Amino acid sequence: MTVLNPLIYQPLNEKTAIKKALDLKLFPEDADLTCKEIGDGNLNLVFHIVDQKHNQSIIIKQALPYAKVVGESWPLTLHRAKIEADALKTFGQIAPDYVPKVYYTDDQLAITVMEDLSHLSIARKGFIQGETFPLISLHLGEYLAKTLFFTSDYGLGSGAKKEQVQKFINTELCKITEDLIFTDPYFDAETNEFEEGLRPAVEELWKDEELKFHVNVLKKIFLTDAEVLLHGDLHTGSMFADNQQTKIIDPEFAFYGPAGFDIGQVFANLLFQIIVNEKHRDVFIQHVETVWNVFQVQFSQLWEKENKEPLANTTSFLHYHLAKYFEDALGYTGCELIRRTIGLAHVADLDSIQDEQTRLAAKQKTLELGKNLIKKRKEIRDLSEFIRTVKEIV
Ligand code: SR1
Ligand code: MG
Repeated sequence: MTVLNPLIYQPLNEKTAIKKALDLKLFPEDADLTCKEIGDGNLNLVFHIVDQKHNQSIIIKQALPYAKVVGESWPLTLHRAKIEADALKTFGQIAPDYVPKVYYTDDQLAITVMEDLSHLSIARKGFIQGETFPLISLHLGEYLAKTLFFTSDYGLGSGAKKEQVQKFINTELCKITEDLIFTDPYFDAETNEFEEGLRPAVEELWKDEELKFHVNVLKKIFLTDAEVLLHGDLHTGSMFADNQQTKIIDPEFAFYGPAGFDIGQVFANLLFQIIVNEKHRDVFIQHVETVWNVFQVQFSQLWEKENKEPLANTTSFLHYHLAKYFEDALGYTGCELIRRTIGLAHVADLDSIQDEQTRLAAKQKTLELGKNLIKKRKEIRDLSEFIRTVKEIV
């Protein structure tokens, strides 16, 4: 476990980040370096360092010992930088096309030096600006199939998988998810944030005992089903994309959990666009379909060809897994929709809608869809029923 050592750990600034890059000989000696802190996430510092002379660039990401989104009153382990670097390396070996290269890590300084992806856009920002990134769902389906299969008991073998479970114990960041996704949105918690116009819908949700039962079940699965190494925060702000490429960043919430959690976060963050983006609604519906179809086909191929458990390699057992992943994914989709609407961490897809009535209507639909997916996830048995449910509400 990385313990904060104030003699070694210092937050970098734009000047000291350049010095670090030079000390590490990441650029030629005659480099002409500029640096900008560009972190706009909830937790970390991100330095973009460019050598104007040789046209090279890197990213240095550094964890702060607290959650930037709240401030120093919310201390947060630096160990997450090691988890993130280890997850980037693991996912990078399994799915190199979709993961930035890691050049250097320092657990004490909580830094990861990695490939600069600034030629791409953060997917969420691109979507809000009208991009659709036509290949992103194919890439996400492939990324999910590979990472969720090759980190499982079936892809790794049970001994190696247990070593990985231990390596990726991520107590503090899992607790954030447990609180912000599965607990706080379902009662009058201080962390919640929502506009007054939503209060009647939120108070109704707080009283919905059936909903809270199902969220408890989903939280229990999250706490106990160590199926695969999850990214753990796979929203469209953790994706860089353009029309050809997709790269998945920021796996600091990585841990062994239920496969449906990553799939559900992908579904939910595409659903925000289905809800708000009338012009491209059909494109985003197709994106959701493609993610699941590509995932299913590629996961099934890996299951048949690469399975390390001889007795597990049957069609019926594969179908059992796909059905569980789908059902869990629908539940986690609903949880993500709800927490991003009324919890601490919102999404710009909804919040950037200027007109109040339009914004409130979009948020109400999001809550409605979230509740339905959570409660009806066992009845929605396939992709077409999922899409029908979405269309009925949106
Ligand atoms: C205090 S962290 C809030 C949220 O930001 C991260 O990206 C995760 O989604 C977390 O729930
Ligand atoms: Mg993040």
